[in-house]
Amino acid sequence: METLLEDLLRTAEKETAKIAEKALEGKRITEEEAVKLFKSDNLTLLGMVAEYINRKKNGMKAYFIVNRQINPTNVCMYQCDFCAFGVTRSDPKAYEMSLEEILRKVEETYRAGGREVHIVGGIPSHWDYSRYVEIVRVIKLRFPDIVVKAWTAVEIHHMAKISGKSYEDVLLELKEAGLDAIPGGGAEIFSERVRRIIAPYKAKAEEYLEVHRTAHRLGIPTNATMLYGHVETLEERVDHMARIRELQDETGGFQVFIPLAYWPEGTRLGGRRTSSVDDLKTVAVSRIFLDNFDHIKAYWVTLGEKVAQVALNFGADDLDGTIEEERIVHAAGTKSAYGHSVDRLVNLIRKAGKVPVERDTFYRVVRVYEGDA
Ligand code: V47
Ligand code: SF4
Repeated sequence: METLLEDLLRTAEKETAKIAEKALEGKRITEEEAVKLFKSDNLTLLGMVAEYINRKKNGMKAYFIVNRQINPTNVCMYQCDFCAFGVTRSDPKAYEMSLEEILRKVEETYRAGGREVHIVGGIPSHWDYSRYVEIVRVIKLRFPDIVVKAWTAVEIHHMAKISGKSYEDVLLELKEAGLDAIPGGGAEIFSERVRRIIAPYKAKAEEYLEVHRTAHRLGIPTNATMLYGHVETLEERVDHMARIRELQDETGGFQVFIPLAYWPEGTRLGGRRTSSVDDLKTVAVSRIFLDNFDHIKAYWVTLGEKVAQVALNFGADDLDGTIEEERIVHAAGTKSAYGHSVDRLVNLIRKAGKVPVERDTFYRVVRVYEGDA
């Protein structure tokens, strides 16, 4: 009997079916082919192909982590137009956490069984380099078991600039202080045209990629992101993913790719929210295109819980984590929760038909939630 996938392939437009078949055979698709997939209306086929590839890699597992995001400050000299989180120092919303405050948050998370703190913030012009290193050092000294995933490539580029050190020296110092991994933020869209419009002052594409390349060389795993749904073209989205795929070919140091849906509220850039069709298509095409990535994250904060659940059947295998206190996308209007309990994440995954698996930062399995209870 013909399977649904075979049926969809047979009835699909010829060109889309050909690209889908190529991907199903495990062959790498080209940038032009990825753009064609984005332009295709056949969302069902894209989802099924992406999910076929995901199941070959991850089976029925869908991962989550018990973690916490900490944003030590929202003061930021870059003022990217898509960001409602970063403010000037004189803004009434501006805040800066003390080391004690940060430690209190880490302690809360640690006591609740948390395994990771994800630390990123604005870029205040008055912070010196040692402050970034100190934050990592004091956390690790007090909580040696907790994984410190901290500072985006944009922050590391900035540290290199203000300290006069190379990326390698900054990363070695952070590593020595206790840095375990680097999150994927700051990538946005690599195209120079887009960066000039939405984020003219922060690290450029080559700088972002070079920080990640250096981290991989030093044995520090990193993540990659893509902020989509603002002013970029589909070609620019694919170009972004192609540059990430190329670096992954070179180093193998990326753990996961995270498409981030743009939220416009309160931003200078404005615009509209992405549609769930675009969100699911972006998850699916990234799963199909990034053949050298093990994991694709359906970040529930930007997708919303429901679309994130559907995305777990459109090629994604990870929801991120409990988070506790998300501030960046909430500043831009997301309607998702600020954080979720483990029970809630387990339920979201089960209802999506997948097996919930608690993981650590490095995708090592902590606990598999078999059965219904
Ligand atoms: O770089 C900023 C994005 C990123 C908006 O590595 C926005 O595991 C939507 O990178 N609408 C930070 N997004 C978050 C991030 C991340 C999150 C979760 C896990 C990981 C990981 C990384 O948030 C920024 C930017 O791309 N962002 N403003 C906005 N208006
Ligand atoms: Fe600052 Fe990052 Fe927001 Fe840009 S995205 S304004 S660098 S906090």
